[in-house]
Amino acid sequence: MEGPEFLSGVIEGFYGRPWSFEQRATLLSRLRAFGFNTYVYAPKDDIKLRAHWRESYGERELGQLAALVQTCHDAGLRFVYSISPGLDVSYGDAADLAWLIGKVDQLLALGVHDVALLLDDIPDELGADDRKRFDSLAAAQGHLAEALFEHLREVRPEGRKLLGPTIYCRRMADQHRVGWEYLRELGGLLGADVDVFWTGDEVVSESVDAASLADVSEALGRPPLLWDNLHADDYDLRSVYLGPYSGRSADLPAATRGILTNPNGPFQLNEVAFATLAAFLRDPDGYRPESALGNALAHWHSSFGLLGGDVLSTDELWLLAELFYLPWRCGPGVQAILDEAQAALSSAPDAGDGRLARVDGLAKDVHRLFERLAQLRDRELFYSLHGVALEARRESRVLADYLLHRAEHGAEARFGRPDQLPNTYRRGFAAAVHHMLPLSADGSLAVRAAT
Ligand code: GDL
Repeated sequence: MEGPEFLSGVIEGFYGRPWSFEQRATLLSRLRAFGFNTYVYAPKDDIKLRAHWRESYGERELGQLAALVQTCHDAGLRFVYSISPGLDVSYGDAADLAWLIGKVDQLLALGVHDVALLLDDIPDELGADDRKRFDSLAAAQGHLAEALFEHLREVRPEGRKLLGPTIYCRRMADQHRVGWEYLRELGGLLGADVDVFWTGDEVVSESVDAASLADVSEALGRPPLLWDNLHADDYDLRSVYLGPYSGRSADLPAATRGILTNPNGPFQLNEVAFATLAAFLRDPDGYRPESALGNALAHWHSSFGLLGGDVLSTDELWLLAELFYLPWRCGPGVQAILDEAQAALSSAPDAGDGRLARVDGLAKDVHRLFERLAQLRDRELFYSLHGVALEARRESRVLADYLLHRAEHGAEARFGRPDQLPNTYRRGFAAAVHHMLPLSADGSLAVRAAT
C-alpha cells in the first residue's frame, strides 16, 4: 500500500517577528519551483496561535489568511495551519476543546485542509484538573489531539493531521524521566494518519540519518516528520545561517514522512536554506553541499545589487556565506583562518608568522564586505545583515590587531584599544554575564576552584 505523500517545504515555526503576508506571498510563489509541496503556518509569536490561542481572528486577519491559503492552493501547495494551546490548555476540559475546534473551524472556513497541533515548548506537568483525569501527559495530549483530529477526519477527511509533541528530540527523550514512555504512549493513542514532528538527536541537529530515527519510529509506531532547525537562528541573536543543508544522509528521506525546514527569522536570508534543501531532496545520493551552495549563491547573487549599479562580487558573497555558515562552524575558508589564529594564539609570539597576515587579510576583507553591503539597493536585505556583519567586521579587526600587537610586543604586553571608549564594547546585560562566567567555546562552564 502506498504511504502518505512525503511532505517537503517550509515551516514558519520560529520565535520572534513573524514574516509579513507580503513575504509569505513571495515565498509561496517560489516553493513550487523548488519542488516543495508544503508551507506550515506556525509563527510562535502570532499571538493568536499560541499565547492567546482562544482568541478568534478578526475580519482583517481572516482576509489575509484567506488570501494566503488561496495562494498556496493555487500554487499546488499544502497550507498547514497550526495551533498551540499548550501554555494554558486544560486537556480534558470540554470548554477548551470547544474553543480549539471553534478556532480551527475559522480556518477550515477559509479552505484549510491540513492542521497541526503543536505542543512543543510548553509545561510538561499537568494542571490539577487534568491530573485527576489522566495518568500521564501523553494520555492528556493524546485525548485532546484525537478529539480535534476526529473532528477533522469528519469534516476534512483528505486533510493531513500533524502533531508536535512536547518531547521532540532524542536529548529530551533521554533526559526526561518518562521521555521514551511518553513517546510510546502518545504513538499508541494517535491514529496512524497523524504525522508526528521530531527534530533529530538535538533541537538543532548537526547530523540526522535513518539509523538515528529507528527508536523514535519504533516508539511512535510511524516514521517521524522531520522539523529541521538547521538554519533556525532564533536562539542566537549573534548569527544567521547561510551555509548549505548538510549532515543529512541520503537514506534520511525514506525514513521520514517528510522534511520541513524552520529557517532564519529574517525572511530575505533563506535563499540558501531553501535552495540547498531542495537540491538535497531532488537527489539525496548525488547531493554535494558545497556545490549546492555554489548554485544557491549564483541564484541569490542578483539580489546583491549596489547603489550606483555595481553588484557584490562572487567572492564577497562567498565570504558572507562563510562567515555565517552553520551553527557549528564557519565555512571552510574562514574556518581555516580562524583555526590558524587559534594556533597562533597558543604559540610563542613571532612577528614573522605568516598566519598573522592571513588573519589581517580576513579582517580587511570583512571590513570591505561590510562597506559594500551598506550600499545594497535592497535596504531590507542590508538591515537584516547589518548587525551580524558589523560585529564580524569589528571582531575580525580586534583579532588581527591583537595578534599583531602580541607579535610585536610579546605575549605579556597589554593590548590597549586606542579607538575604543572605555566600557562601550561588548556591553549590555548578556555581555556582562558572559564576562562574569568562565564560558568555553562549546557553551559549557568550567568549574573554578574557590580562591
Ligand atoms: C525549538 C522550537 C522552535 C524554534 C527552534 C530553534 C521546535 C519543535 N520548537 O525548540 O520553535 O524555532 O527550537 O530555536 O523546534
